[in-house]
Amino acid sequence: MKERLEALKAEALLELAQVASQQQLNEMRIKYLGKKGPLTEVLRGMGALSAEERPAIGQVANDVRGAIEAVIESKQAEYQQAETELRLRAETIDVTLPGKPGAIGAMHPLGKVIQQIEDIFIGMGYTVAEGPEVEQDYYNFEALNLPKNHPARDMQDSFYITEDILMRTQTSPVQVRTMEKMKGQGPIRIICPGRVYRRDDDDATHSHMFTQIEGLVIDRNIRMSDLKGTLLQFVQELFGQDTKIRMRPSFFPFTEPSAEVDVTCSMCGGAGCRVCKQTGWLEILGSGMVHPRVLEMAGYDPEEYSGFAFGLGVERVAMLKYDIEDIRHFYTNDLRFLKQFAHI
Ligand code: 2NL
Repeated sequence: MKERLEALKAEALLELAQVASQQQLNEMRIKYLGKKGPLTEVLRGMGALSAEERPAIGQVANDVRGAIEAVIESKQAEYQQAETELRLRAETIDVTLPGKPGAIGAMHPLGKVIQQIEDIFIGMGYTVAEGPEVEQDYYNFEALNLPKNHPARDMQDSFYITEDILMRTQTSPVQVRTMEKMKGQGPIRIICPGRVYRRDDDDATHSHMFTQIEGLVIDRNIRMSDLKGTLLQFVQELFGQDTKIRMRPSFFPFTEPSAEVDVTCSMCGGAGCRVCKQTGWLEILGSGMVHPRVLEMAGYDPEEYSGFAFGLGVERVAMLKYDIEDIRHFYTNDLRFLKQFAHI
């Protein structure tokens, strides 16, 4: 029996030495160590041995089993390692390759122009103030010297939500709220950017929603010349140092006196062209000295304080600055339009 076991061992090791694949190795494992294998068969026959013989033969059988197992295990380890190496090679990534560039977004042209204008006024000591787009009738109209039944309220047809609440038609209510907060004391220098809403039919130059920036300065001894100097400084920073301004008398219920402000055409420098309709001038601002009634209602003593205010449409400024022919381009978000402003 001992010889049979030794022969079995020799045969198994010889055959295992010729194994060339994982599959063959699996077959060998079943063939020699499996339940129907020769080793199991020999061990089953041990019952016929005498009690003296049994331990020695048992020892040999275990040694043979151990030797075969050891070879199989070491082969198995070899295959495992080869497989791992193969997988690692297949999964290798070259970390030195240049990356795929991701699509980077850009700011909307209106956002850029708002930021440019904010920067100019911040440079002059102003702060930026914002407020609600859904506003009370009082702040939008009443406090701006536009009492109920005032004809100017029809002029700017508004979106009312209730009798008393509406979509703001201008950003002035933010300024009124700021004046109220100051309780009639101390200077104010703010600009208020934001969306405003009017019941207009949309076309190339009108939109029921657009963006306004208003400015307000209140202090002792503020004069019309402060307004003019401030606006000249502003337009020269926005449109170029050669820009000139012209003020024409106008009317707003919330300012007295009031003035429309024209700038020399940035396209032709004032010579006359398509953009300025051969006049050399472009209208960009409404402005004036804050009406004493407006100061008073907000708590400022008009005998002690005076101020100026102005308002402009951001879309109109952007359209003139970048020669855009249709206001609706700002809201339709066609990437062919937006991409042209990614680098301004
Ligand atoms: C325009 C131009 C303007 C103002 C806005 C204003 C605000 C306060 C007091 C007085 Cl709190 N005025 N804002 C002034 C003049 C013109 O906007 O064309 N608006 C219809």
